Amino acid sequence: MQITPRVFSGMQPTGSLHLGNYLGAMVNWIELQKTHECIYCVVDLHAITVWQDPDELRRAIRQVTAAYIAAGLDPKKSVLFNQSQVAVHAELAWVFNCVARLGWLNRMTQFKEKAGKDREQASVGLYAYPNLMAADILAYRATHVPVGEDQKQHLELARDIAQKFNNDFKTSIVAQGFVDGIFFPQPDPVITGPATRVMSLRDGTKKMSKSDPSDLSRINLTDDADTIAKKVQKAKTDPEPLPSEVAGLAARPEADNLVGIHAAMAGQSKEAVLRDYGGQQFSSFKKALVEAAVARLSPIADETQRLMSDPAEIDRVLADGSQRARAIAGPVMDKVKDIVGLIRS
Ligand code: AQP
Repeated sequence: MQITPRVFSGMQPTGSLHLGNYLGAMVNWIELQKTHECIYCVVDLHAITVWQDPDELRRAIRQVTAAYIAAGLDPKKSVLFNQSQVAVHAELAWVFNCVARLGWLNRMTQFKEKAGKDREQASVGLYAYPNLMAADILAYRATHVPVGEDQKQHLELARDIAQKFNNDFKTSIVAQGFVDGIFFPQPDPVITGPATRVMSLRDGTKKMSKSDPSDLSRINLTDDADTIAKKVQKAKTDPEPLPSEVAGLAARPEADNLVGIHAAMAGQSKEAVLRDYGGQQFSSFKKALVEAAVARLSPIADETQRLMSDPAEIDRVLADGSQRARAIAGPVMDKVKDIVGLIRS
């Protein structure tokens, strides 16, 4: 049972995927398929850490799956499945609940943001979310995790959990035949690309997010050309023309965000975008941004819609991926049980 390079990542079916999910993570997922064994998941157990309407959740799981495929994820090449169909995620998360320390979880900024002021009312699942995320990754002994910048802290926690597990059970791990005493690898975050943190179109200091109450704050991967145009036109800007140098974007979060999005959509650097639009008002720049966004996103929206017309086929893809995922995660969980001292038949 060697540790080999393997990629794992996932997204929550908590609404439509948006440009942040796409540029922050998915473009890297698609690229990594060319060079690595990849496992991509719709993390539905994470979604239920906050209330979800059951019918809407079922629809969102299928829609996120369709969006993955429409964006270029190949379910024949990569393993594509939904988390709840592979019981090992929940099983290993329990073991990690017993490895991770309260102090570690208390430092997680995402819990603080999502729980808000009324922490007493947050679910236990929301608090333990990073342990489940560690289990998602380590159930496959994955070595690389392509995510947006906001997930960096959770990734560091997954690395700490892997290390503590290896330390706590060192003797047993060696006795199980892992002579170097390492069972779990420390997964590396892959946070690269032109837009690792896409900001809200309404507030350049806030991350673009599925749960933002304003739909105008984000471009969804399902938006049609008119909706994209409306959202970009309404996007917050400042009264100054665009600067000619990237340094001029420093104290201008909205301008910086829009230039970054344009660069990512058109496959250019921010410098190149400012060479074309520096000194101009936002109006002509926004027109070009709409064109670039529509050219890139409309085919994804159309294909998602086409795939959604056959839910049975999406379910079949997920069933097939889940079977392949279980074949990898099952033996890992068996070994974890042996290492920890749990009897299995
Ligand atoms: N704004 C963003 N910029 C860059 N990357 C982003 N990601 C999310 N938002 C941005 C990346 O997308 C992946 C999947 O995220 P997720 O679905 O697990 O949930 P999230 O990070 O909590 O995303 P949202 O949209 O903010 O969802 P809600 O509102 O439901 O919490 C991750 O790799 C993430 O980094």
